[in-house]
Parts: sequence; structure tokens; C-alpha cells
Amino acid sequence: MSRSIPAKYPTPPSPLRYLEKKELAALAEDGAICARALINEETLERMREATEVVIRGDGVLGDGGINLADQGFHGDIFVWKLNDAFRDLALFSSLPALAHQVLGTERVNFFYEQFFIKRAGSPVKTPWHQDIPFWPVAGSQIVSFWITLDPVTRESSGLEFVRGSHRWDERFKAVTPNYDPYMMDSELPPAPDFATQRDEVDLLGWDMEPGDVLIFDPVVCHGSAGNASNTQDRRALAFRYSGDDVVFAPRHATMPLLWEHGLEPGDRLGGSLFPQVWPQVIESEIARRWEGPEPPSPKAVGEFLKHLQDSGFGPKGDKRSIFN
Ligand SMILES: O=C(O)CCC(=O)C(=O)O
Repeated sequence: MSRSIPAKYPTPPSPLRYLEKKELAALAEDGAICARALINEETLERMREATEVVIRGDGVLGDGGINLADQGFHGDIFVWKLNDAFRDLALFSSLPALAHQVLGTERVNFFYEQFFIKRAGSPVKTPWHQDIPFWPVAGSQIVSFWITLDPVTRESSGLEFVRGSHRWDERFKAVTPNYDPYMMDSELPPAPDFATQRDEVDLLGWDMEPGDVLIFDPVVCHGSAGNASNTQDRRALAFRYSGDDVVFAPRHATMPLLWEHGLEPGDRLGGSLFPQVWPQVIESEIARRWEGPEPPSPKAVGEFLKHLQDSGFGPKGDKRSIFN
């Protein structure tokens, strides 16, 4: 089945290849796989350029946010709202077809993307975590594609997964690389440091080439060490898609949504913040973004800042968060 996209938008290329049955079976069994050679060099090069532009100051969260620039770590979220290369990879690439293959649901929506750049020598770790506690959503049909723009080894901060942990009932605190107090302000326990338990848990990790993609479940525990390579940056982009069972479920201590979305709790994800990408895009959801960049909405930002303050986070409260 192919997607139908109105002629004014880019025609999505077919995937370089579809996932094999054995890869889908391993994803279901283990919670994460490394799929080789899914993204072409032209796309990777466009994304390298775009990512460096965003880091230089054209991003959503700016210099503060989740960055630890003095330690060689850069991150940002929802960059697709501002940058066309990120938009095109999210909406008009082969990723929606691959997401449909993984999720198998009638409709697929683009959830959001996020990048994790660790320059050569960056000591910044990604603490062990599950993704689902970070998000103001409920449901199980979410898949992440972690695309590396550079060669990756365990030394240069390859991501590792606890095999099978996507079947655990336990949920852990959302911990960002800079340990943001707002995201950690939940009752959930912190995840153990699985890197120190290699004899007890089965850790999955892969050396990767640009174009290889990690595909993983929203509950699987994962984390990465700092980048111990002296020469090799580790630039990774995570693009995430949702299926039919994923609904808006706002909670304290979850990722801020800085655009108005019109969703009520319990609504299936959709609309201009989480546009449908399969079986087709919906003109009314993407028309505004196609016209040009959509900066965060002052109203949505204001509501989030108020929530932070009401919960005791700065500037007047006792606690500080990177988000205010
Ligand atoms: O790249 C990393 O170190 C973290 C990636 C991650 O946690 C994710 O994409 O969910």
C-alpha cells in the first residue's frame, strides 16, 4: 500500500527497503532492533546540515533547554515545526511507511522528533529510562526511529537497551541528560543504572554506520554513556510515530507541548501538532506548516510556564527547571 499525498507536497520516496519478518519478530521479542541501511546518504547529509544550523541557534528550546553546550551535548524537540529538513523527514520521507509496517494500525501520526548530539569527548550520559513516562500521552502504539548521522560504537555513546524490558510493568522516572527537576518531579522510582549490572541483565547494543536505524518500543529501558571518542561526534535524531491507540493524557512532569493542539484528554493524537502521515496526510493539519515555520505559540508557552509556577518551579518558586 502506498501513500497518497496531494501534488503540492513532496512525493515520499519508497523505503530503501522494508523491514524483514525476522526484524519485526525481533522487535516484538526484544523491544529494540538495529535495522541496517534504511536512510540514504542524501537525506543524511541534509539532516547533518540542518542539525548544525539548529544547534547554532535556530531551534525551539534555544541555548538553554536541554542543552549542556559547555559539555558538548545539544538537544532539542519539535524542530520540525521550524526547520524544513526536519519537517520533510517527519512527513514526506519513507519513515511513515516504515512506521506503518511496525505499528500495523489503520492510521499513523507523526508524534514528534528530538535530537541528541554528543560531540567527541562529551562526558554527558543519557540516564537509563523508558520513554513513555516522559510523554503526555497514553497508549502502546508508538515507535521510535533513532537515526545516526555518524558512525557509532559503544565507545562513542552507542545507545543500549535492556532486552525484553518493554514487557515490564514497572515504570521509571523521566530523567533527562541534564536531570531537569521538573521532568523528575514524579512519584516514579529512578531507573537502575543498568550499565553497572551487565552480569544480571541482557544489554543490546550495536556498532552502527550512518543510515542504520535503531527501532524501539516506548517502554524498553535504554540509555547511553558519554562519548569517549576523541575524534568522532555522535549525532542522532529520534523520530517517533503513533498509532490508533495513542491518546492525549496530560500529566505533571511530562514533556511540554509548546503549540496549541486543541486536544482534550482522551482524544486520539491528531491535528496540527501530531499530524496524520498514513495512509495520507490531511491538508488542514499541515497546510499552515507548509506555508512556513511555526514558532511556539505564546499562549501554549504561557500556560506551560503557569503550570510550572503553580507547581513551585521558578522564577518565584523554590525549584528551578530548564523550561523557565
Ligand atoms: O541518544 C541518546 O543518548 C538518547 C536517545 C533516547 O533516549 C531516545 O531517543 O529515546
